[in-house]
Amino acid sequence: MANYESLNYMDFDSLLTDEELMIRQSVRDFVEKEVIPTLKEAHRSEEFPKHLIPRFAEMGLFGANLSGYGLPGIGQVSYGLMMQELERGDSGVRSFCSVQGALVMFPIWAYGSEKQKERYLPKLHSGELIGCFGLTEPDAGSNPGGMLTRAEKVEGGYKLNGNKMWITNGCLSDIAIVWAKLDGRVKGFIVEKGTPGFTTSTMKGKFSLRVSVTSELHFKDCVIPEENILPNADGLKSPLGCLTQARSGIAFGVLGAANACYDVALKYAQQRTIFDGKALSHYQLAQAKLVKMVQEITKGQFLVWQLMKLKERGEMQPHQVSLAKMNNCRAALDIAREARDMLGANGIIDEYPVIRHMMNLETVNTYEGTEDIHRLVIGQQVTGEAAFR
Ligand code: TGC
Ligand code: FAD
Repeated sequence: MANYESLNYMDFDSLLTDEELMIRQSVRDFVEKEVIPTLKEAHRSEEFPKHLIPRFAEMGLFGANLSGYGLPGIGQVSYGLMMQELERGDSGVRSFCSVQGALVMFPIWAYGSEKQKERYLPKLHSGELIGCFGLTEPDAGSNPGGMLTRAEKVEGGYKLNGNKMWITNGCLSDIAIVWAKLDGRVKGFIVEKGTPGFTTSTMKGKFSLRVSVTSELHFKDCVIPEENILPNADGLKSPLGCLTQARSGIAFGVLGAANACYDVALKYAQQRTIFDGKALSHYQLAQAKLVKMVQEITKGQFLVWQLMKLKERGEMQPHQVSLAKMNNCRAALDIAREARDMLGANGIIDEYPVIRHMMNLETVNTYEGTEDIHRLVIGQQVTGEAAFR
């Protein structure tokens, strides 16, 4: 839609610095001019628009909030705004960038050796290398501690056996961050494309996140060199620490999809005439739906702004991330479903982005911890009782 502005109902923008506003505007312009025009076809054909990868890199979208090793080290609010603008285009596009930064660069940055950091981080930032994050397995999704993938110490390295499923960017990747149990303890490994015993396959037929490549990773007696273990990753808390990074970006990002749906629904309601030639927006039921969208987006904005401020101060806790991820994903999904309804039959066609956002948000509400899992994380923090098992 032309003349797009994100919602500013309670003057949220006044909380943003000039730099944050500038970053938001530059990513917004990029998404408007270069990303959105590719999405209808990418969604129809289930093909990721690979030609955009160098442009994402030029825009500084890979690992922008990490510092050192030539990385920009921008603030967390700026990073969240980047994710928001990307997801205004498509959740799959935001996924591509957030996996690269929060789930591939972050584990190397946080748990890697100096040699690994120097070798991989600059190339991942420049888009010369693309990565994926392999935690989920066919029988271990919400419960990653139940993973079956095993690493065994062999002469000069480690031998991996097992399968990962639902892995974003898997088939596009030059390296995979793979989590496997070594002597019963979760460890992280960097597996390079082309390593004998490592294969990938694309998962087709998704009705959600169709613009994103989702893959299976297979390891059969795959031997990687000693130097490819992440030396400072130890136990389940290491991959979960990466998820904390990614989830905070997602909590901000989904506001982009929600804003896009609200923007379309409002403009549509003002133009669409129904009974007696009056605009849909004249009717109270339609207004109630739009007001609910304004209400939820506005609450979500302040929630993620504060989350990112806690992150900038080094005080952000996983249960706070769970609250923001759970709340904003649910709000965005409900907004997309309501916007779809307001567009009537036009709501189901890809001339408008709403149905695509609605289907995407089903995934976003499931991955990086389902809504139930985040509810249980918060429940555990509030009551002191873990109810997962
Ligand atoms: P639990 O015993 O609670 O914890 C094990 C250890 O981890 C620590 N911990 C965390 N550390 C950092 N960040 C977090 N969010 C953490 N949550 C827990 C915890 O303190 C403990 O440490 P220690 O020192 O005592 O060992 O573990 P559990 O087995 O009971 O599981 C807890 C549960 C269910 C919350 C967790 O496993 C979970 O979050 N499950 C959801 C799995 C999930 O989110 N998977 C996401 C896969 S990646 C993905 O979806 C990418 S989408 C990519 C895209 O954007 O396209
Ligand atoms: P399950 O764990 O089987 O959950 C099924 C249902 O049971 C859910 O409703 C859940 O909330 C509920 N449930 C689970 N545990 C409990 C409980 N204790 N109490 C009550 N209810 C419970 N993973 C990666 O590692 N890397 C990726 O890049 C990645 N990308 C993804 C991309 C897409 C498009 C999708 C769809 C998924 C991706 N995932 C990725 C996997 C994702 O993280 C998992 O799908 C998610 O964690 C849920 O796991 P599951 O699908 O096995 O569901």
